[in-house]
Amino acid sequence: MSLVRNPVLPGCYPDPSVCRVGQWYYLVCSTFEYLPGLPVMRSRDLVTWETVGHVVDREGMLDLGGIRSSGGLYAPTIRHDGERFWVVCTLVDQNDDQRGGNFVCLADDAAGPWSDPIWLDERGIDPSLFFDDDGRVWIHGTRLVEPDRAEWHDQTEVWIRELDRTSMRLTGPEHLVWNGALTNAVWAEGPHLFTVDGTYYLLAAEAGTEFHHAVSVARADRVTGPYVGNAGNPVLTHRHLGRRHPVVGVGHADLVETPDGDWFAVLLAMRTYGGYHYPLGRETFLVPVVWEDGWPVFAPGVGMVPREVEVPGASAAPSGWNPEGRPGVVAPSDRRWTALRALPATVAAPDGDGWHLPVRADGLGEPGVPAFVGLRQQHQDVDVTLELDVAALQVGERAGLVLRQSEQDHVTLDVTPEGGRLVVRARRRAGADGEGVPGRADPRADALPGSGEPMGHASVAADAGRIVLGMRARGTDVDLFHRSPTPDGPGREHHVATADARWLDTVTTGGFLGLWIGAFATSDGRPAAGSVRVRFAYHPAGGSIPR
Ligand code: 6LW
Repeated sequence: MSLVRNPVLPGCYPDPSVCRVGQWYYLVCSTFEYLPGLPVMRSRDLVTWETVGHVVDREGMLDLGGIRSSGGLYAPTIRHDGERFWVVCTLVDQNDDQRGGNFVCLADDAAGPWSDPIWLDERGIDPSLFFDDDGRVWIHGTRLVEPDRAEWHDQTEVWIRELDRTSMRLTGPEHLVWNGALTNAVWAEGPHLFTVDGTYYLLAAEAGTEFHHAVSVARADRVTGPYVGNAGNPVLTHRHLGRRHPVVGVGHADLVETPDGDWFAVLLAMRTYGGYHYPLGRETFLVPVVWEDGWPVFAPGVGMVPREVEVPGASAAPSGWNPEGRPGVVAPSDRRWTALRALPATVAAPDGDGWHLPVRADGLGEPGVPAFVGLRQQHQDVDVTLELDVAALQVGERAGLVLRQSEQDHVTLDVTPEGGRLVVRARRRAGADGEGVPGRADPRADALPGSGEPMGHASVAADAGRIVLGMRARGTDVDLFHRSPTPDGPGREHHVATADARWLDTVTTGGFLGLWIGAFATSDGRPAAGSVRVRFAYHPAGGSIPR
């Protein structure tokens, strides 16, 4: 028995869904506008997760073009029917209802290849899958009670319908099995069906994926209901603990049974720091579950998400210190790399342990396909450096680091060639118009409307064509610096500005994402000609137990 630290997947890994096949567990989560989409992670112990592939990993498999931040791929479910893996998910396009919708992808091997999406003729979000003992497939999901309304502020309901395995089409009548009226709650979401000892259980999130988030459960004698809620609902929430509790927003749970008959839930929650803020976003936590009187009991004896979980046979490695979470240079082969609305291979090419990044006209401020490759910020305290070879960067182009929440909200630290020197600039873009915050006007940044409000700048000799840009996050303070390495050493560090990560979390900005840290290169709408080589290093601070 090992004590394992939560969250088991730190950083933006929301809406987790899990299944077990033999000795292995498989987990998927939401990835919104980032590609490859829907990472498939594998673990022997529910604690150490390795990304083995992605469901959406081919260009053209799904069209994410133009999808705004926090749209895209929402809340997948993963299951195995004894032969194949199934993932069901929703593509949400805030601009175009026609393009989005629910779909299924199939694979013999969780690592892929996954089939092209098979679209389901049913509205709403958070689809899930259930295979009953007769081999029938039941799709269920959540949608607005009044579908004409465009906003998710009204009541939702959970539907169940059979899927014909041969035609892969929904068939038979629809059954509405749950809405908030059953528990005097709002927004039943993330439903998942299970069967235990002949009884059917419906697990659902309620109250939205923020402070009031909760897990509720209902049961029935037949898969199609009627479902009766647990009198103790919600069976897990942190909302009664208040905003000072270090873990908030607990919900969106999925269940799995170990080979030894123990049960666990994976779910999302947020760790607050710097006040009521959670810049890392919604992370995946592990919670033990036992069955009492025919109901699941979450975190028995504790009643809240434990900071440390006892997991039989788990590796003692602290979470976030996975094989793929090793500190240091993150090579292009690392499966955690993502790009925006396109695959990393579309905008960048591996170049040794770094990326060759051709400049693109698209900037970070619009929902285009910028020259961007990035990784989740998985630790509150982290040092990130980007070593840039800018010899091929042209006048009028800029490249550097971005701390990204969305098109509208991000902080950049970039470099541009000017008058035979390199100018380093830090900017903050906040809100729709890119202005948002009063600040001292800096004439050097004026030429780039929408690129953000200036925070600081420096001018550096350009002779070597190499520069290091860095971000040092300590809690919500993010120092932005540069240095110029020489053959004799790393070069002295020069502070450019300090950003506040609270500007960029969803408490401030709205949306569903945690922070990403990436490299980018743009000509801000002008024809692009140059390129850069970037080498990205990620060092969680604070010893062997990352925050
Ligand atoms: C997810 C849904 C939710 O689909 O957030 O508000 C969505 N709740 O369960 C995106 O993570």
